[in-house]
This record gives sequence, structure tokens and C-alpha cells, in this order.
Amino acid sequence: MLLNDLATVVGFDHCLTDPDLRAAYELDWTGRYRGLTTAVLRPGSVEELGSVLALCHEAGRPVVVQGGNTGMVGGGVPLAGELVVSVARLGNVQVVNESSVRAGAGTTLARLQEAASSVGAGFGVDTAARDSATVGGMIATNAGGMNVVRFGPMADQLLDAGVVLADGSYLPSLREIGPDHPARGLIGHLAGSEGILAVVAHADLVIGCDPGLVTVAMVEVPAGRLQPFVGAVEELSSVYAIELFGAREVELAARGIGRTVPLSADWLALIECRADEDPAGELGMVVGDLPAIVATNRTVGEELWLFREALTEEVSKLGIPHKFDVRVPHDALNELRPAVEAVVPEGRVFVWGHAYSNRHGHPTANLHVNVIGNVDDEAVFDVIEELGGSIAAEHGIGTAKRHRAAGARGDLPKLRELKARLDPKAILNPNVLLPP
Ligand code: 2HG
Repeated sequence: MLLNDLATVVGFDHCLTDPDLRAAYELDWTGRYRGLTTAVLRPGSVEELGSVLALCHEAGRPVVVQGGNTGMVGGGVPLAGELVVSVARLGNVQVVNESSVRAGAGTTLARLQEAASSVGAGFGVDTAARDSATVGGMIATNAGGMNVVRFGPMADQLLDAGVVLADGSYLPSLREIGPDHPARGLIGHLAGSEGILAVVAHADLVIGCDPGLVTVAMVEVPAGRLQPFVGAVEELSSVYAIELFGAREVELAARGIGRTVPLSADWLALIECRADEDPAGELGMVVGDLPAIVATNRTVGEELWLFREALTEEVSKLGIPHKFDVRVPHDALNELRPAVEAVVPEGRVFVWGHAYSNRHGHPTANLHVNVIGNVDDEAVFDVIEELGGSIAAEHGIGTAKRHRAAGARGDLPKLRELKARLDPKAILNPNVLLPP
């Protein structure tokens, strides 16, 4: 009965019940999390999304909301038999003006970037998954991406959002609701709320003009010089990206993309600077005597980026990785790899990620620790916490880490309060983020 009503709303072609058609929505990108659902619903408009949720709410039927299915913490797949609501068809993007766009939740990052570039602008969050990752999912996890040092995460790009609440009601603007509305305060907690509070239908996002002159450099950084080096790069007014990885990662990428290893050291830093006046000079001052490849043109710069962007794909070719998306303070950077290796004697450890200062101004790094092989995840989580870090950064808590969410998120009481107010029947992503 419910399924029939849902299919009538979205159209029978967009209510997928055939196991072969559902399969891609039931398995996450990493291949680690496989769920099972009765149906995948693909609403084609905000109204349809509202009607789908209203019916599920009425029936008390839990749903998992899915965008591009690029999540890595089991947050977007139906691990407890939920219905899947895919927002992939809500992919309209409209340039409002030179400083903002309105993007449907299902808009891919690549499509958003294309729209921004049509007015000579760029978008502040970029990831290698740009062809699949969607605006709704990026807001849900508060993705940071490779330019986080410059622009901050998704929360910093979010001007406003239109959402559908659990009961199906549509709020076209979270900025324009009154102080007595149950969704008051939601806008401040939407980014990073992993779809448990409301379903993003569309978002107004900041875009902006990037300066024209670009320098990209890959630099060999000995462990003993890493902290001051990264600190000095962060100080540059032109800095756009500081990506860190090591000899093992660059070898993996080089093999995958068919290139020779360009540089090799404890740490390699891939840095991008942009300015109206050539930033090569100020970057050169910081690089000093460290061995480096400095791109003198766009093609060389893109070549250098290939080594970084290939890592997720290449590591997955070695097996299904255990993924630890963590945040550690700068002074723990050098300890991280050996400390993880010590607790995964049978695992191969790969580390890469973004250096930046967090919102309190503390120098930090969001590192993606990928381990292939036999791993006790809890032991790795313990190591991260002992180093003063957090076990979750830009990928979210999902189901994978919800039992340890209290150690990673200070805002759980607020999220619980909002959840109780906005989704009293707990139908929206009931098995992610909040500890059981
Ligand atoms: C990245 O920054 C992505 O490369 C993916 O967040 C990280 O594959 C990963 O673990």
C-alpha cells in the first residue's frame, strides 16, 4: 500500500524495487557498507520529495537520504532496511548573481563549478569526487575539500537552504522563518547534520572570482621541518591549498597514473597559490632550499595535482580500505603514521589530506588515513584521540563511528534537541550520527 502510494507520487519508473536496479543504491562507494531496501524513491521535484516524506512520516517508515553515494562512513546506504530517498534528480542549478548560486540537492559539484565558471567565478569546496558528489551530501557531511585552508568547509559557503522536514512540509528559506518556528536555529546546524534533521532540497551558496595567476608546487619536506613549513605556507595571503602526503602515497599514485615518482620524502606538500600578482615569488621564499617542483604553466600544475587526486581510486584497487577521516593538530602530524602503524601490524597504511587552521585558529590537518588489511578500527580511533585529534572530520560520523560520536562532536545535545523537535518519529537517517 505505502509503496504503491509512493510510486504514484514519483512515478513507477522512479520507484525502484527490482533488486538489480536497487543494487547501486544499497552498496556504498567504498564497497564496505552493503544494505538492503524494499525500494529506492527518486523524486523529481521538491513537491514530490515533500509528498514522499509525508507518506513515510505517516506510516512511520524510516528513510535514508542519498545523493551521489560517495559517502565513506555508511551514512547513505540502507543498513537497517530503510527506504532510500535519492535526491539525484533535484539537480537544477541557477546562477543568482556573481556571488551566489542556488543549487538543487542533487547538483553534482562538477555541475556547480561549471555554473559558477559561466560568470567567471569559482566555488570554494573542491574534491576529487566532483563528478558524483552532490550539494546535499556535501552539506550533510560539511565537506571541506582541497581548498579548505582558503574557504573553510561547506558551512562557510551556505547562505541559505530550502529544506523538507520529516513530515513533508517544505520550508523554502531557513533564513526567513520566525523565532517561534520549530525549525528555528536549523540553519546553523544544517551543515554536518548528516540528514538527520531535515532533507536539503536546495541551497544558496557563495561563489566568487578567483585571482588569475596560479602557482602550484610539490615540495619535499623533512619531518623535522613540517610544522614550521606548513605554518609559514598558511600565512601566505595567496594560499589556496596545502595537501600533505608521503613517499608511499606518491609511489602509489605514480604507478596508477603511469608517471615516474616526481619527488620522495617523509612528507610531500602540494601547494597551490593564487593571486592577481604572480604568487610564485612569495611561495618561493617559504620553500627556500627545500627540493621542489614548481609548475610554470597550467599543464604542469595539473600534472602535479594528478598525484593527489588519484589517491582514493588507487588505494581502493589494493582492497577495501578501512577509512579513517581524522583531524589532528599540527604538532601530532609526524606521530600519526607510526602511531597508527603500531596498532595495525598487519595493515598497510596510507595517509593524505589537507592542512588548515580550524575555526578557532588552531593549526590542524584533516588527514585521510586509509588502511588495507586486517584492522582493529577501535585501536586506530584510540590512537587518534590519544594524539589530541578527532576521529571524524569531513566525511561525517555515519553509522561507522556513531558509537564514538560523543568524543568527536560537542554539539550532540543540540542535535538531539533539534531532532526531537523536527523529526519526532525519527524517520530521517535514524541510524547515523547520534549514538544508539
Ligand atoms: C579526499 O580528500 C577525499 O581525498 C577522500 O575526502 C579521502 O579516500 C579518502 O579516504
